[in-house]
Amino acid sequence: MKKVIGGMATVVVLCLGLVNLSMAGEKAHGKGKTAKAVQSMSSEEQIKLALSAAPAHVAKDAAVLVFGADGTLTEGKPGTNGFTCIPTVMNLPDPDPMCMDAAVKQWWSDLMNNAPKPSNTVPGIAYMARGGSHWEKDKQVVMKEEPGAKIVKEPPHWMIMWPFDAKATMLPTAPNPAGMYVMFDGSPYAHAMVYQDPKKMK
Ligand SMILES: [Cu+2]
Repeated sequence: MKKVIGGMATVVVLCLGLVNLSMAGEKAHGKGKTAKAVQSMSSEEQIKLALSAAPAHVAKDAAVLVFGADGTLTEGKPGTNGFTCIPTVMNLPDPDPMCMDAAVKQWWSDLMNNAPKPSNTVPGIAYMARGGSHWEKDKQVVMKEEPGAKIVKEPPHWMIMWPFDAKATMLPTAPNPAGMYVMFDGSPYAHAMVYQDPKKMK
């Protein structure tokens, strides 16, 4: 998902990259209700929600981006460990907060900007300890809402943003009891979903 950390300049670039995340969500999924609900939360509430995506040792020093009333993201809390948390990603329909490292921030920004492929040059790690949701059609995970697609919940998980090829690796392409699969297989935004609760990691 599910970008880069460092100096102030980087943070500004990231914020631009993530501008109108919720608007993109509304367009992609045709539902803006929860996105608006998150936007109307106080900065403190959004920070708390965002940080709940990662284990304590990650959340402690992570930066947080919060939504303004217009749906743009700005820094709500500076960080020092290279991770950035956001209060929600997909809103299908509940907020699904995510904490991501620099490479995933790049990945996510590329996705939000409709870049043909992600530009992170190393695999990125992202935590979604509250779980999330995706669109699924005929038991296949699809990237956007489409006719016949339904919302399927994801349990607490973490991700490796790297274009794994399910055929080459022989990994599964849909959620399964083994707890790991390649999401968005066959697209440049393919990544590994690991059904393991980040809150249980030490
Ligand atoms: Cu995913």
